[in-house]
Amino acid sequence: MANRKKSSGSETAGHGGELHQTATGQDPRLTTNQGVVISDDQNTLTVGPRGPQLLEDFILREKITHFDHERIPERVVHARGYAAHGYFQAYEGNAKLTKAAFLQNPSEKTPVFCRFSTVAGSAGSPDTARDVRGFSVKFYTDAGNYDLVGNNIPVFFIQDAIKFPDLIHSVKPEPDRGFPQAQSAHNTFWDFVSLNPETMHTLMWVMSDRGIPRSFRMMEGFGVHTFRMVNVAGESKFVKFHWRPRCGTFSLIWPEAVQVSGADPDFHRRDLWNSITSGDYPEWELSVQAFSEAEANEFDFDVLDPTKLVPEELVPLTPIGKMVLDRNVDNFFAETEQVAFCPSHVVPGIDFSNDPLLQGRLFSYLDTQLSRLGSPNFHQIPVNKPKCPFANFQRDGHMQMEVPTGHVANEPNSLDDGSPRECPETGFTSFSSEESGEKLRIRPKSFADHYTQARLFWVSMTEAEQRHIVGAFSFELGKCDKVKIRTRMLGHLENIDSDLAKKVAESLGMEGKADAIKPFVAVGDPEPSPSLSQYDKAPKSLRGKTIGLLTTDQVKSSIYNALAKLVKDEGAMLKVITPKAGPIKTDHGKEITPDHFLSGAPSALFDAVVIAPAESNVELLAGEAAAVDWIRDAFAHLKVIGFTDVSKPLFKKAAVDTDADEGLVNVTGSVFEKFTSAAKKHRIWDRERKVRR
Ligand code: HDD
Repeated sequence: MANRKKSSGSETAGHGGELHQTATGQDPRLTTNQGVVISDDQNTLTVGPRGPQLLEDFILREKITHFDHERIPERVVHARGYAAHGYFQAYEGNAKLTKAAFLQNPSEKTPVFCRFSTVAGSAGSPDTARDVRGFSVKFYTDAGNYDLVGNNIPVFFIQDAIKFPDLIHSVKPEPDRGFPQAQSAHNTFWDFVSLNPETMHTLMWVMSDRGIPRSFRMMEGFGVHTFRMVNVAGESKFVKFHWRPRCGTFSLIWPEAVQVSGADPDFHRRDLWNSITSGDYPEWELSVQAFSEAEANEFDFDVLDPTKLVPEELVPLTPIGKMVLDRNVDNFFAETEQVAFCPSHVVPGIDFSNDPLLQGRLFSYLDTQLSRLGSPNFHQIPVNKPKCPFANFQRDGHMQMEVPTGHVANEPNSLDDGSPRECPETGFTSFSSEESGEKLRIRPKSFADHYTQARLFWVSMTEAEQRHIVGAFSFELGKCDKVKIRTRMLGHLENIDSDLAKKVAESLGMEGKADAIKPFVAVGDPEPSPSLSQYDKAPKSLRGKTIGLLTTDQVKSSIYNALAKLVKDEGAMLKVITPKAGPIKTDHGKEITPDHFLSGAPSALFDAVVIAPAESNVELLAGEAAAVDWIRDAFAHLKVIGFTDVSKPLFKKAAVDTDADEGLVNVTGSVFEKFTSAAKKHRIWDRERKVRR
């Protein structure tokens, strides 16, 4: 073990001292990037202790220069993201549908890297903004990398990639003032969407609870476009991809999302990190809707139009495998920031359709990596590198990390028998669809119905979900100060559903003000599709959820132990919140270190709550606004609340009636059965009408 030498000219010693062996047993000595061991990393080289600094100080210059260049451009969209490693495993062979190698062998695990993101906000924006969420998966298959770059919403705003820059410019901070950040609630966004009726279906989804997910682990994912799968015989089917979370799909409610963005801007990433660290690995099932081109021709919408979904009643889901995320990144920048997803990364057995949005994406992603990562060699960055062998004659470029050997860098060649060759048998071949037609710029007539599926979504929602959609449209349009945008939007809502339009108009105080907007084609009157509602199909379970216990020193150990057992049995997590951050003791003397202190953890952070202070501390809590708000908020956020008899004065102060509804459960005596069964319903939706008009 070496002693770090003190810098000879230094009057103060800095932080020199004993060096420790690293856990990996590597040489622990600090060096420059050239491997020169550094003797003093605390003090710059100067002339005399108080004199000028010397330009020759290469240690200072190297360190500062590297620091000055640490940032790369953030992603132009989806800048705020979080990722983890895991694996994908097929349930059984899928040879009839596709020759994709990673979908054939149920005993094989394909490594994956999965990144979730918001779209509009910058890298430092809050996780819980109302937005679409990205859901990107890189499969490191034996036949090359396959990227499924999807969203948590199955449809997209626009039908043609040429409109993407305008869509994104409209939702990003307004160009003159540079705000608002991570929000769609402003003039330029609503102006753009109200001038583009094709956005209506996706708007309905974003204004629904899908726009404010409870966690990444509780989000569905969709490939959005119609893709193709191709089998060995060259036969092809169209497919839509669906990821379904094992925990079920859940969302925040709006006032909660607003509070969480202040209390914990990292809410979603912390949740993912914590669940993986604790061994509760998030899991999704991958399904496809597979249909032939002939079947697609019978649908009353065009499957090449990315603003349309294929209802599950029309084509049911076929589960084909599962993804488990079981390892957090070692380094956020190296992996999460540098990962480069491209929809054009496909493997034999998976192919594209003529969806014009998809076709535009096939160009954009490769292109953006060149400016973001700075080099065509970005595939050599470890997180992007295929795990199967790869070899070709692409050479040189910025930051070439490999040292290619050999005399030739061209093919064909007759000089090097060992150099890579094409392989017609196993190489990627595009599905040979027959294409013909005139060259033109035109939107197909089959893309013209912008309202029927928006209406399908609306009529498929539960009453609570519909209420939230009305609330979101009202909030967002309320933030638009141009009346002409509001009246135009009300006109579109009228075309979707007159009840929806009426409720939003009422809420804005603009009854009867909707513009008359004539749809291009007659709006259909679809039957509800139950699979579109989150809450109709939500599992009645506490798996992956968090229970917050607000308590104090001298908490009854019987309550604490019963609750701890309950959350363990149900696969949930318990968080203890106390007025101060330091450890408390139960009435039996057991020490508990709280997870949060009260003013740092509003009840919005938890799925269900229990209020069980020691009797001697109730008065103390009743004098804390944060404790009173904790209960009031939990009630207003429709949570299930367990309470003890001794905590009743707190409820009185919060003006919350402990007999208000089935969501207020007395757990005195540590009886938690009723609490558990109520909490499994997630929220008390009926309460909403009382607390929010
Ligand atoms: Fe995109 C990033 C998803 C349309 C251009 N997109 C990006 C990411 C996701 C999506 C999840 C983040 C990837 C990551 O985690 O690194 N994008 C979608 C979906 C779309 C879509 C589901 C429609 C169905 N995107 C779309 C269009 C264009 C782009 C039409 C351009 C014509 N998207 C990009 C991009 C980004 C991107 C500019 C920014 C960073 C990146 O690619 O790597 O190229």
